[in-house]
Amino acid sequence: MAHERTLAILKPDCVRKDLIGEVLRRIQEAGFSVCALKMVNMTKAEAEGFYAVHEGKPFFDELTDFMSSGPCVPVVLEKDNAIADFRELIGATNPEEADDGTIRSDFADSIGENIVHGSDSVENGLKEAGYFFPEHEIVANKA
Ligand code: IDP
Repeated sequence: MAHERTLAILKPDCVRKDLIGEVLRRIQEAGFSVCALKMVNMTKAEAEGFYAVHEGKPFFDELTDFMSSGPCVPVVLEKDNAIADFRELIGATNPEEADDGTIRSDFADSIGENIVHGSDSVENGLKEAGYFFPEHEIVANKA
């Protein structure tokens, strides 16, 4: 199994609900190594840049408004099979469809405010980590 990197973002609803610690605990308990972490306030333009792949979709404005509505916590994670395992841990995009016990099922209010982001491919994991962290800020933690 390949050692992979994924980019998680604890979204503004996660921060507002004081769930940073609980979500990080679940992530670490699932075997992910935290390799970089910080709190940022994304501007609308930064959120649009991060989600550029969704430009033109009906939810793009709502999504980028939400992601720039308050602080969020980007986190670089590493683990064997990190991309798929992280998406399993967080559950489906729509919390109503997410499996019981997943982070989104337990904490998210809606498809728009769904607590956490996770990269959807190895290539995007590397690219998205670079959106928030220069390579020298990503440390080898238990890797
Ligand atoms: P993902 O975050 O599970 O990978 P994507 O399809 O990549 O899901 O969508 C990115 C984000 O856009 C979702 O996490 C969610 O916050 C938001 N989003 C996706 N579809 C909708 C929608 O139909 N309405 C509102 N927000 C949406």
